[in-house]
Amino acid sequence: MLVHAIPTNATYEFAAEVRAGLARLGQKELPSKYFYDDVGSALFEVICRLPEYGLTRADERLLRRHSDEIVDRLAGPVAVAELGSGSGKKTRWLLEALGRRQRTFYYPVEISRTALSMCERELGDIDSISIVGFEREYLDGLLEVAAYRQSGQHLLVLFLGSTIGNFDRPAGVKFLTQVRRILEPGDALLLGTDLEKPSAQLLQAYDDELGVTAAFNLNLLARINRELDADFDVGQFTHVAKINHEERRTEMHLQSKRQQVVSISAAEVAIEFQAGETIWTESSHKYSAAEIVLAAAHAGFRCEAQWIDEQWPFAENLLIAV
Ligand code: AVI
Repeated sequence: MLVHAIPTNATYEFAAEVRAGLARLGQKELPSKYFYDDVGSALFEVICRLPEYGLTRADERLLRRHSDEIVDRLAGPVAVAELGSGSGKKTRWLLEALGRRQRTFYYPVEISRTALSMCERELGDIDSISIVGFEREYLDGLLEVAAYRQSGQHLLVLFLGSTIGNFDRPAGVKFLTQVRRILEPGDALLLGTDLEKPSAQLLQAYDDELGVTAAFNLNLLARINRELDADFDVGQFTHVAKINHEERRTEMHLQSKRQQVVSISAAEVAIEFQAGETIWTESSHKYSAAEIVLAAAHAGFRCEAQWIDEQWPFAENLLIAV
């Protein structure tokens, strides 16, 4: 696989975001995008197989069942860009369906080079599919992919796994609008969205019995220790999952077990935690099917079709740029 890599001052940005999130007054926060270093990505792959976390299996079931129909609804030849491909496992069905129709370029866009390599291992054997990876943030990568477009070719953008749910609702619509601006009329966006479900089911999904999600959350502190020369005592924090009913989302926090001070050398700060104080690390918004159609219209897409899983409420939404 060809990979377009960029030299970045990633550590500097990481330090700046950690400082901004932890030194702020009020609720401390860390961006959830930093979960996904090598350890975090591996833990996330395990989460996807846990009996409590049905989201990924629902996404995969829908793609397995409906890939042919999804491909049939696309106009003409397409190139595929996937934002946040992860291991690429669930994309196989779509690429196989496209490969049966035409030779297709697949452009995974990922900030993790490990995920890009996993993707190549997972999907490199599919006939008629050529993979070119972009080690980029989503929108930067999509802009470059769009520049590769050949005349008469449409783009199919994949944003699966309900990653949109990790944005606040207004930021989610803004992101869809930014994606739409890069696209041309007739291009498609396949958007995976987790739907609302009972609180008890969500709490189990985000606080599993084996503690894998807890390890995934706590790894963020261990990562800060490794990469930013910090001295978090990871054992002095607890994983907490809770439901925010008003915002219709699950939240993950890391709660300090005692009063403590942590120094983060690369960010040039020392942060004080009170006993019981939390760092908010992730929101996972849950949607109604109708709300997706409205948000899509707001962003400049019409909803061509929706497929909903019956075992675990989850929707695959095929949106067409108007
Ligand atoms: C990637 N994202 C959609 C997952 C979610 O459900 O919000 C990440 C995750 N967090 C805890 N478990 C899984």
